[in-house]
Amino acid sequence: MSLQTVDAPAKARPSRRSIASGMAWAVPVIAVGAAAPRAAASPCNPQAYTIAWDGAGGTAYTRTGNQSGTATTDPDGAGPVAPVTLSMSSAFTGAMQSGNESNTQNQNFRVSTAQVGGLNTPGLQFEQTVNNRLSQTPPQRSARQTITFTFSEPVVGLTFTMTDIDALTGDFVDMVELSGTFTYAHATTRTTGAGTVASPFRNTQNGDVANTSNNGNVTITYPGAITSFQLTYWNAVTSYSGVDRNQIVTIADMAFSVIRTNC
Ligand SMILES: [Ca+2]
Ligand SMILES: [Ca+2]
Ligand SMILES: [Ca+2]
Repeated sequence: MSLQTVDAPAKARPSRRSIASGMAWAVPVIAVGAAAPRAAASPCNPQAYTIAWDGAGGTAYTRTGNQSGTATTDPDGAGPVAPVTLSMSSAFTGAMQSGNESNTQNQNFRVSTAQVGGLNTPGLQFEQTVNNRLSQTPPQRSARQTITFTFSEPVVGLTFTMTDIDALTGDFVDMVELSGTFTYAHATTRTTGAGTVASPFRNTQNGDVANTSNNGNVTITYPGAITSFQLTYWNAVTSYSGVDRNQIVTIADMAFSVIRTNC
């Protein structure tokens, strides 16, 4: 809602004029008239952005560590539209760690080499593993990764698809929660949930969902202006089969707009 705060000064103009007019009925008319020159002075509002992990759309992504990354996107390059930066970092709670227990390359905050979700585009991966002993009880939600996404300025209409929300008995059951006010759409009936603590996004069937499939896809949209949101990711497995407990979910391209008063 901070966007509306940013836009508020423009509304002050008709308010002052309405006071001068002394006629309440004239306010709507003047408000329309005042809005027109502002729009003409800001032909580039709203400005549309895409964060594409393969570098399309003017995106440059840097993995800054096992728990962080930064993406900057500038849709017109040296043109007048200002870049937007997305900073991401994560914190771990309980018996959960970044990466995997397979002695392979840590994929947390790493862009996939393959397509994700059957979308023909790579995704940003979040890879983690429970790390308590296999003889112990699975920690479930008491072990989790919380990723904070922070934009350099308020964005509106942020939308992205999460992929590979799946489950494999004795190994992993992906559970995904998001903060804030958002809407969601499940790509298929394989996934369910509302993306909340009470009802995380999850898969209803047992079986590894391939990168070429949309059976683990959920599209999330934040309609209002936000600068930050959090994604919490945990493993709901109830027993261990003895294999590694690596788990991954990804996010595909992120699209959003920015409304500026100075462009
Ligand atoms: Ca630019
Ligand atoms: Ca999978
Ligand atoms: Ca997965």
